[in-house]
Amino acid sequence: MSRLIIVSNRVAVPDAGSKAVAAGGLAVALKEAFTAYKGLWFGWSGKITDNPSSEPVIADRGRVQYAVMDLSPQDHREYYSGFANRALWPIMHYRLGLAAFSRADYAGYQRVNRIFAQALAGLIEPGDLIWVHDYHLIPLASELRGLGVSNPIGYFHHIPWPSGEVFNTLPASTELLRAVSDYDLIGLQTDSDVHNLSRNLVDELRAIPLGGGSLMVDGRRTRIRSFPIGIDVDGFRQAAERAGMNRTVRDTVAGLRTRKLLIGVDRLDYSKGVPERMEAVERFFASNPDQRGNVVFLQIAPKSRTEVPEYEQLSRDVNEVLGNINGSLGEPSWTPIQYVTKAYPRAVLAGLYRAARVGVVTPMRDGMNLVAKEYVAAQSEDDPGVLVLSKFAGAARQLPEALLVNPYDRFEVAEAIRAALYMPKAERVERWKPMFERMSREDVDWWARSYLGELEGFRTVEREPPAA
Ligand code: GDG
Repeated sequence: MSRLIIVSNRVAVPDAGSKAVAAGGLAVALKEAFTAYKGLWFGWSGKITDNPSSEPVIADRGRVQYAVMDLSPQDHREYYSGFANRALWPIMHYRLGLAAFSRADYAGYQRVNRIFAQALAGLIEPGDLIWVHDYHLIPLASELRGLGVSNPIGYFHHIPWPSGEVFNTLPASTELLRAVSDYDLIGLQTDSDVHNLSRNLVDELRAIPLGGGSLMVDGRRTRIRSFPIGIDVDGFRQAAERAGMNRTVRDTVAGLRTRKLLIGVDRLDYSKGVPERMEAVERFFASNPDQRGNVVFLQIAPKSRTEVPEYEQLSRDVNEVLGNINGSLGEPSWTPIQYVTKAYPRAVLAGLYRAARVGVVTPMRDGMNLVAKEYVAAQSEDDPGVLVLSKFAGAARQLPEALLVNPYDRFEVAEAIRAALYMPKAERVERWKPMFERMSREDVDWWARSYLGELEGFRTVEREPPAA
């Protein structure tokens, strides 16, 4: 059986004795892949230590072996908080005004990718497939190739790839374009991401399109294709069906009495449009005064990246918007917006999605957005709720039956909330069914299988030995 090496920024090693793959986004996504392959999962341990070892710590857990490295405080600051999260993240999400570029951060980003490549190269065997995840690790393939690794190396980019007009504002843009084209297969979430990157490679690096998504860049071949990530639809639906028993879900539903629930669930990130969504909800109550007291908006938003200043600022902005809305509209007997920053177990989320008449998923920009899919998966087929979805989320391409909105237009979002609340059952079912069916076909196993099936095709490609 051949081996699949997954590389991702953060790796959660399951407890010893546990044969299960660790819980969490990518781990759930790759569960099936690890039944077809033996696995090695490589990346950052999540720990910051003063003098990290250059050798990874290895742990065997059933079919999957984990190899993790600690980061030094400087590496963490420059590679992770700095270049990845203060330069790449905002630019990839079209937020030029929030980007902070520093040469020291970029040097740290390159250094950590080199350290990772050196540690990983020693673990790679002939016949291994290597699948690298996300924007923290764009230069990894170039580093591995430089060390003589000739295995197929694929990359999946979980976030949007913006147009060249936006991407090229990044001072390191040309180097990063060269680095990404060192992968055999570049997976993106949508066709417009594919268009943006391919077009930019042609314009900036004179890449030659070869058809079928393949391009010749500086004498090397790469292929760029969209593989929209799915979710475990069955697992989520079952969790939602069972969640009625859960205490938090029961108490929430009982507390609503006859009120209708709108729900938002996001990591607290400026790409997710949380304050803008709250303003749209305020607009909804302003134009529908008869609905005050009858509808509650629950926003769950666990904090993330709190060491990055823009996220601290976002948290303050949300508190201010929320305080103003609840203060001006609320009554002793009714709080229009309930806001919690605690993270809830997936089973609780599933139950709350099912209890909500409207899922309000309005990111300003999002690679895919799994919450939109989870909300749809959690609905009951007889009486489903309505998804209000940003047209700037990758998920909008697969969920066109949702009420698609421009998240920058709070009037439009408010009107969609109203339409969702008043939508007759027959229309709710008619919209929900094709979304559920499509998501069931294009679920997370389909995503991993399609990507890996294509990466397998690069096993026989002849590669130049690295320049001496
Ligand atoms: C990146 C891209 C792309 C949220 N709160 C809780 C909780 N969550 C879970 C959700 C969902 C996940 O976190 C968030 O997924 P998203 O897709 O919305 O967003 P990112 O974290 O930004 O992920 C994104 C994704 O990669 C996959 O490719 O879709 O576009 O930005 O699963 O349910 N989970 C639990 N408690 C919470 O309180 N357990």
